[in-house]
Amino acid sequence: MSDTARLRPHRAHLPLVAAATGATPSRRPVWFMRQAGRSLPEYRAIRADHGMLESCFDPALVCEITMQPVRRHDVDAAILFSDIVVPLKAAGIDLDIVAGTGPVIAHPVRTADDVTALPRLEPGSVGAIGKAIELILAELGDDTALIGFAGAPFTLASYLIEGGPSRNYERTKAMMHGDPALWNVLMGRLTDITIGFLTTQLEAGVDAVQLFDSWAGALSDADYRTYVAPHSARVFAEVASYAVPRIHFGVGTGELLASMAGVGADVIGVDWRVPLDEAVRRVGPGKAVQGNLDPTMLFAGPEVIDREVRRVVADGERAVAAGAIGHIFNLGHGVLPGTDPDAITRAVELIHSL
Ligand code: 1CP
Repeated sequence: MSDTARLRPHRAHLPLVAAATGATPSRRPVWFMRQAGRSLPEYRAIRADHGMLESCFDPALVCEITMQPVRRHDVDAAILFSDIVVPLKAAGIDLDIVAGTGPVIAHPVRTADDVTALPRLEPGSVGAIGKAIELILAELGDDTALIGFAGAPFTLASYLIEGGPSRNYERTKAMMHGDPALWNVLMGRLTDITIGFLTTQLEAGVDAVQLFDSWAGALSDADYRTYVAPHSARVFAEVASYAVPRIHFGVGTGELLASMAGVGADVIGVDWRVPLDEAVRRVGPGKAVQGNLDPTMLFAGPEVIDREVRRVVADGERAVAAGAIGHIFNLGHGVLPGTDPDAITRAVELIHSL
C-alpha cells in the first residue's frame, strides 16, 4: 500500500464502511450515483471551459468536481469524478464523450483483428487519476468515504462493440453467442483493464470501490452467468486483498440479483424496481444493500420526496431484518441532469434525521 493509503486509518469508522461490513454506522450513510455533474451549477461553470475527458485527466479539476457535491449536500461519500471509458482512453483507444450522448468509439471492436489490436492499460497512463485521489483525500473530511469505480467488462464491451450507447445491444449479443471464444478474449482483455484501473485507485487510497455493470440488465440470467459472471468474478477476486468494501450495481437487474451477488461483491446496488427487502430475498443473507430511491422522485415535490425517502429507509430496515448486514441509501440509478440540487440536500438532511 502507498503512504497515502496508510494516511486513512479510520476506514472502519466511516458510516459507509460500517454499513457495508455489518457494523453500526454513526449515522445512516447516503450518497448519490452521479452526484457530481450536470445537476450542479458549479459543475456546469467548470465544464463551460473544459471538455469532459480533459476534466477527467486533470487532477485539480477531478478533485474540485468530486468535492462539489460533498460540500453542498453533506453526503457520506464522495465518488471519484471520472467515467467508465477513462481507462479505455488512457490505454489508447480512440473515443470521445459527446455531450448529450455519452461515450462514442471511433473504431468499434467487431472482429478478431479488432480484439487483437486492443491496447493494454499501462499503470502510468492513469497516473493523473492516482494524483487526483491524493488531492481529494487531503481535502476530504475524516468522516467521508471516497469511492473509486470502474465499468464492468460487459458494460465496457457493449460500448466498444456497439460504438456508443445502445438500446438493444444486438451486436454485443451477436458476438457473445456467435463467437463465444472471441467474446471471452475481449472480456478477458477488458477485465485486465478494469483490474488495472481499480488497482490504481486502491493504491492511491480509496475507501471503497463500485463496479458498474450498468447495462447487464439487458441479459437473461443464463447469459449473464455463462458470458459475464466469470469475468466480473475475476475483477472482485483480484481486488479482494485491499479489504475495502466492493459494491456491484446494474440497472434493471432484478432478475440477475442472485447471480450478480455470486460474483463476489460485499454490497449489492439495487435499482428502484425491486424493493430492498425483496432484493435481499433474491441476493441471500450476509451482504449489504445499496439504493434505491427512483431518481425521478426528486422532481415530484417535497411531500412525495419525504414519503418516498421514508419508504426506502423502512425497506432498508426490513432488508436488514431479512438478513442484509447493512443499508447504504442511494438512488436506484444516477441523478438526472435537471434535478434541483436543493431537493438532494433536503433529502440527505431527512435521511440523516431518520
Ligand atoms: O457533459 C457532461 O457533463 C458529461 C456527462 C457525464 C458525466 C458527468 C458522463 C458522460 N459521465 C460523467 C461522469 C461519471 N460517469 C461518473 C462520476 C460522477 C458521479 O457519479 O458523481 C460516473 C460514476 C460515471 C460512470 C458511467 N459512465 C456509467 C456507469 C454509471 C451509470 O450511470 O450507469 C456509465 C454507463 C457511463 C457512460 C456514460 N458517460 C457519460 C454518459 C452520458 C454515459 C451514459 C451513456 C448511455 O446512456 O449509454
